Amino acid sequence: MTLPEEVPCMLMRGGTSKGAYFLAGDLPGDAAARDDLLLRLMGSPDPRQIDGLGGAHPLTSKVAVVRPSDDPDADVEYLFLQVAVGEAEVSGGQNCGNLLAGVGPFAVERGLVPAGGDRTTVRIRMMNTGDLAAATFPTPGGRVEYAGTTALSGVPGTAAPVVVDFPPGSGALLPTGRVRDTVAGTPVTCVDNGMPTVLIAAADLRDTGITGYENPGELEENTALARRLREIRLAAGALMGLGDVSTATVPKLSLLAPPAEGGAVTTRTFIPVRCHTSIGVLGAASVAAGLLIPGNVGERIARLPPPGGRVRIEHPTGHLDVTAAVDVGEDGTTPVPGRTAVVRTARKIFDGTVFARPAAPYRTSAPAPAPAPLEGGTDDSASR
Ligand code: NQM
Repeated sequence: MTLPEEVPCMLMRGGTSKGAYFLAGDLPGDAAARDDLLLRLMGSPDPRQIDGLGGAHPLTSKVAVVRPSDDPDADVEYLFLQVAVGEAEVSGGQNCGNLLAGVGPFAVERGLVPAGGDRTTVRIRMMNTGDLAAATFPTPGGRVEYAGTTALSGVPGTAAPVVVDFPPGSGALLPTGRVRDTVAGTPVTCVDNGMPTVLIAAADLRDTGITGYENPGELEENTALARRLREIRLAAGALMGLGDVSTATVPKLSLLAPPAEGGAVTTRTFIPVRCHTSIGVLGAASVAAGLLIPGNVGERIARLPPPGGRVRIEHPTGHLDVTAAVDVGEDGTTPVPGRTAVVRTARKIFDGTVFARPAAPYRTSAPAPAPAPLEGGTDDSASR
């Protein structure tokens, strides 16, 4: 008998996403072996992920790998891995600011970082980008407190706040070197404040029949829009120096429309094929930074707060407030990221052992052709 591979795992909600958190030491060191194991733990490439932990949507098919750090500026390292749904692919090509919200609590739960009194700050090196973040959350009595009164749009109920701070960076905010480009006949602003993102005025896509206020399901059904967004993404990805992005998870595409609920802007964000039910943290940080750069495509759409105010990014299930600033680089002209901060919440859902599907053979759960009815048989698939 072959015993299933078993791995210690914590399932957590991080912001508006959900993922499996692992200690790096509990996974194979070899990246190909690790990814093969993760596919089998999460249930991919089955589109329903019926035989694994994944929730059959990119926002619930995520993995955080955490280890202690030797870096004097960081307590832990966090590698984000997106496990594709419907494809046998694991990608470290993007970061995730939502799962980031769970990394500090996970590090304390696993004893990588001691709780530091009523509140603990964990300094995190984000390995996908090399950037730093600091997460501060309540730890009364030396234990992570998940209960609290902070509400996040897109998450039921309330929970304890996790304040996530990104220090100012020196990398270019505008990967093409310009505040506006025209790709596939559409004006865009390509911006990267932690997540490569293409800003597009929804009004410039009105020939696809959209306004920018539709819900994600309606937008995903619009095939003319999907075609147009793919053209824009492929061309913008190349211009942003990302190469051929036909199978990549970046750049994200954020459609902008005037705010509907008193915020700065309405967004509908493609990640990059499915439409986000809210917006990613670093996606929102990138939208906010892009809107702060004079000449961006959202200039006549957004209503920005006074300098230093929080930029409220409206999305399909509410809003996400981002403290964002844009500074000028050493050359005196290039826009660079100022301090960025968001408030998230996270919750431990389970802590235990996850068992992997055997390595082979793999068969999808997609409905098989209906079998011929069995005379007096008990196969209930034949009777439904
Ligand atoms: O932008 C989804 C999410 C994300 C990413 C995605 C994220 C971020 O909401 O920081 O959090 O854009 O693929 O989890």
